[in-house]
Parts: sequence; structure tokens; C-alpha cells
Amino acid sequence: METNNRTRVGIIMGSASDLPVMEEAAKVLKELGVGFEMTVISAHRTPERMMEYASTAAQRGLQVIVAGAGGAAHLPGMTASVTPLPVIGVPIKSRNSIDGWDSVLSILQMPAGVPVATVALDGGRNAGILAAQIAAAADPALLERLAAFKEALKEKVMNSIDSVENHEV
Ligand code: RP5
Repeated sequence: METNNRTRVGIIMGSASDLPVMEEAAKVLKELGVGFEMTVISAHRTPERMMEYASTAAQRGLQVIVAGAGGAAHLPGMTASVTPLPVIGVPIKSRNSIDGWDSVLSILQMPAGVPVATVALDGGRNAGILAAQIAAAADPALLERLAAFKEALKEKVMNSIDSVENHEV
């Protein structure tokens, strides 16, 4: 497959404990042939690092940032406040979550002018797919790979129909 391997997506997370969710974004980007980088940045514990990353991301050539955090999840929103790039937020059910709604609402309820595209709780994989879709806007070869990816989803459902219809109850 003809891929553009340069680093186009930045995956950041508030803690190494978020990795099991966030690596799902990395895995699907790898499947789709989209170059990415992945690191830990805590909005509360390393605010200078967050500012540095977000304020230089566009000039370093990133096209989109995927940011995940749990609890009082400020990383996606604060990153979006600094960069002109699109930011996809992944709410994470973490050890300091009440039930996950806390991080969903922290990431979702952004003020006017500073959107964060928020995926489902623990939705790392969908965040990776959405990041690839954003990058594909200016990459016809990637758009084709995404079309094939969607076709595979359809086939999987179509192949499950027989077993459901013939299931003995
Ligand atoms: C958030 O607090 C992180 O994103 C993580 O989801 C949660 C717990 O962090 P650790 O205590 O595991 O470092 O800021």
C-alpha cells in the first residue's frame, strides 16, 4: 500500500495509566498506514509541557491531535485552546473517575469557539479512525484505504446474518 509515513497524528494522554485505551488509537492508525507519535502529557502535573507541545504541534507538521484523559480531564480542552489543529478528545474511565461521566462532560462541554471532537468513553479506536479521516481530507490514497476499511465493517455484519437468523433459541 502506498502510505505517507510521516508523523501526522499526535496521541497524548494524561497518564501512562491511560495507555490501554489510547494505544487502540495507535493500533488503528498503524493499520491504516498513518504516521503518529505518542506520549504522556499531564495538563495538571506538567502544564508547561502541555503548552509547549500544543503550541508547536502545527509547526512540527502534525495535522490532528488525539488527547485522552480521565477524571477532571482538562488535557484535550486546554490543548485545543492553544493549537489551531483539530483536537479529538477521548474520555477515559480511570482510577480517579466517579463513573466516567466526569471526564465525558469535562471534554465535551467546551465553550464556544474552542471545539473538541469528543468520542465515546474509552473510545480510543474511534478517535484513531476519526484522526485518519481528518488526515484523509488532503490524501486521496488514505481516503481509499478508509473506504476499504468501511467496506470490511459492512462485510463483517453481512457475514454474521446467517448465524443470527439460523440461531436455535
Ligand atoms: C488523569 O488522571 C489521567 O489522564 C488519568 O486518566 C487519571 C489518573 O492518573 P494516574 O493517577 O493514573 O496517573 O489526569
